[in-house]
Amino acid sequence: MTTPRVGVIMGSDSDWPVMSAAGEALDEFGVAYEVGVYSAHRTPQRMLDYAGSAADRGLSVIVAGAGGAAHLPGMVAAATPLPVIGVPVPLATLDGLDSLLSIVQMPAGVPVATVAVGGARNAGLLAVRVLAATEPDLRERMVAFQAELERTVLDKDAALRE
Ligand code: RP5
Repeated sequence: MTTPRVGVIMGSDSDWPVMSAAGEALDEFGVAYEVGVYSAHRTPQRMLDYAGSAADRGLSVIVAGAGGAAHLPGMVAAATPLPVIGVPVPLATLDGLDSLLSIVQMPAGVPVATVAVGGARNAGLLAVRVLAATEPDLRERMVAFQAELERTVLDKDAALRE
């Protein structure tokens, strides 16, 4: 089995319908990842054990999603030297603004790279870019992906003009 390079974690299994898009993006690039539920409030020690061992277990990036009082990404960032990408998960109330502010307002010294509310796909793509910075094969695939994005827009533009 391939050692996971990215951890995709969330505060509750109820976050998975949003967070699965991060896994799909990693799948598209053939990046091995692991998935798990680690609640900052309900399983704090388990969360700290995960964050504290992540680098030694071979992970390079952690994508962490949570909703409401979304403390998971920040607490994980406090307990690992790895880059952490935070995904604000929107809940039924407050449209995810609470999740966004909980994740993005980190104190100096403990960064979390926060994506848009519900932006798990971009979190997965950002994790790929972090890896691609030192992995030429992955960088080539990211360049091809960006060219495809551009082609899609140009095709739509051409269709509009017909
Ligand atoms: C957060 O509380 C989780 O990340 C989730 O977004 C939210 C609600 O969790 P559940 O009550 O659905 O388990 O910690």
